[in-house]
Amino acid sequence: MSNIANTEINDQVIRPNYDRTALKSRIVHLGFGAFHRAHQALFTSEMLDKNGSDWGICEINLFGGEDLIKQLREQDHLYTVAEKGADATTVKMVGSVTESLHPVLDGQRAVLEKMAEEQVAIVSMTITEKGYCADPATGRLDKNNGLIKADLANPSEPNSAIGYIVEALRIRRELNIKPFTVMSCDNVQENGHVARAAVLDFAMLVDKDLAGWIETNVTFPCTMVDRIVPAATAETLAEITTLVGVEDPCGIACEPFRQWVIEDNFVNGRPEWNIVGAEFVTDVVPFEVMKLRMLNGSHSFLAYLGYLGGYAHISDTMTNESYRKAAFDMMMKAQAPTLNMPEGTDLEGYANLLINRFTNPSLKHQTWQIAMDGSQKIPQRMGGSLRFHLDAGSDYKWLAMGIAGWMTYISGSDEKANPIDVRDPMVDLFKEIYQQHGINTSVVKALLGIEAIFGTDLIKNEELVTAITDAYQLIITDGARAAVASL
Ligand code: NAI
Ligand code: CS2
Repeated sequence: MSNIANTEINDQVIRPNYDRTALKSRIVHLGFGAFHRAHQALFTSEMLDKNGSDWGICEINLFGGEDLIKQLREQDHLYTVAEKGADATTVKMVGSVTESLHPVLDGQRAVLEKMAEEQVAIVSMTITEKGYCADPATGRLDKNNGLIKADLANPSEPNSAIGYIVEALRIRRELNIKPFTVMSCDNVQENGHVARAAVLDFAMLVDKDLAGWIETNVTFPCTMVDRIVPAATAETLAEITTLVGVEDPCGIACEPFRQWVIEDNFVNGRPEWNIVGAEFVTDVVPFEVMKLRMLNGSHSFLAYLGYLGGYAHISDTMTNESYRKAAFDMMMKAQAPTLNMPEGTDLEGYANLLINRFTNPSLKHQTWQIAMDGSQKIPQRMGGSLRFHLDAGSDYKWLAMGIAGWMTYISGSDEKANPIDVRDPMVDLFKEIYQQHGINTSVVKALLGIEAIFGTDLIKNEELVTAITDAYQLIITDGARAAVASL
C-alpha cells in the first residue's frame, strides 16, 4: 500500500535530512500518543538535522494504540506533524523514530529486553497523569491501584509503566549495565519527583536493595512540556492527506507554539535538545507550576464550563467575551499570585500569549478531551492555588467556579439533560455519589470529601464549601454561561 515512506510526497513537507540508518534506540519512549509525536519526537528529529547524532527513539504503547504501532511499522516509522497557525500550516516529517514495540504485538519480554539494552540511556514517558499510579493528593504510589497490586504480586511480568521501569532496572543491575534516566514528560506537577516516588515506593516493596541502587544511581529529571496537541480526528487526518499528498494515519496536527524546559540531570548522557529550542535548567519546578496553573488550570475551567455551556472546542469558548475574560482573570487573579517565579518573568505577557493560543481557530481542541481524568488534574491545576488563597484571605472565586463546573460535569448529564461521556479512573465513585445525592448542592460536600482529590483539609473550610456550593447552585439554576458571566 502506498504510504509516506514509499510514495512521492508533496514538496512543501519539510523532510528529515540525516542518515536514519545511523540511529540507535538510545531513547525508549513509553506512550506513543498524540503529544509525544508532535513534541519530543519532533524536537529530536530537528536536533538530528542539526547535529547528526545517533539519538534514535523506540516507541512503546503499553495500553492501547496497537494499530498505530502496526501502521507506524508499515511506513518505516516515518510520520508527519502539521503545525497549524491561525493563518498558515507547516508540515514536517519526523525521522527520529526507528523502532517500536507493543506488549500485545511483541510480548512483555520484548519490551523489557529493549529497555534493558545497553545503549538505552533514557526512558521517557507521556503516559497521562493516571499512568503514574500515584495518589493525586500525595504524589506517592497508590498501593491500592489495581495495576500496581497485580504487578507487585508478579513483578517480573509487569503491566504498569512503573512496574516495567522497576523490572527493567532490576535486569540492568543484574547484568551490570548502567541504568537509564527516567524522564517524565507528563503534565504532572514535579513530574520527575512523582515518577521517582512511584518507582522507589514500588521497588521498596519488591526488593529493598534494588530500591537503594535505584535511589543512588537513577535520576528522574523534572520537565515542563508545552504544546497543544488535540487528539487526531478524521478531519485533521484528511487535511494532512491533502497537505502531504498521501494518507498518513500516524500524522498529527498541533499548534505552532512549543516549549520544553528540562532539569539537566541525566545519568547516562542526553541529546542536545537545546540546539532546537529546549532549555536545560537546574530547577524546572517554578516553570512547571506556572504552566500547570495558568495554562492547564484555565484549560480545565474552560473545558468543564465550556462543555456545559454548549461549546465543543476551546476556541469556541474564546468567542464568548465572558469566558475569555474569566480565563484571563483565572490566570492573572487566581493563579499568577500563587506563583514564585524567577525575577523578570512576565506573567501578564504569558497570560496574553495563552489567550491567543486558546483562540487559534485552526485547532479543534475538544472541551470533552480536556475534561477527561479530572480527578488526576484538579489537585495540581486548582488545589494548590485554592490553599494559597485560603491562607492569604484573597479572592478565589474563579477556582471555586472551576471546581463547581467539574462537579456539575461529572454528574454525567448536561444542561439539556443529554448524557455526558465522563472518562475518569474514579468514574464509578462519582456515579455512586450522584446516585445518592442527585443534582443537588448536597453533592458538593460529598465530592469534596474525596480525599485522593481534595485531601482532608478543604472540606473543613466552611467558607470554601459555601463558595463552591453557591457556584454549583448558580450553574444548575442559571446555566454555565450565566455562571461564568457572573464572575
Ligand atoms: P493520547 O491519548 O494520545 O495518548 C496517551 C498515551 O498514554 C498512549 O500512548 C497510551 O498508551 C498511554 N497510556 C494511557 N494510559 C496509560 C497507563 N495507565 N499506563 C501507561 N501508559 C498509558 O494522549 P496525549 O495527547 O499523547 O497526552 C498524553 C499526556 O501527555 C497527557 O496526559 C499529558 O500529561 C501530556 N501532555 C499532553 C499535551 C497535549 O496537548 N496533548 C501537552 C502537554 C503534555
Ligand atoms: C490539556 C493539556 O488535555 C488537557 O488536560 O490541558 O493537554 C494541554 O493541551 C497541554 O498541557 C498544553 O501543553
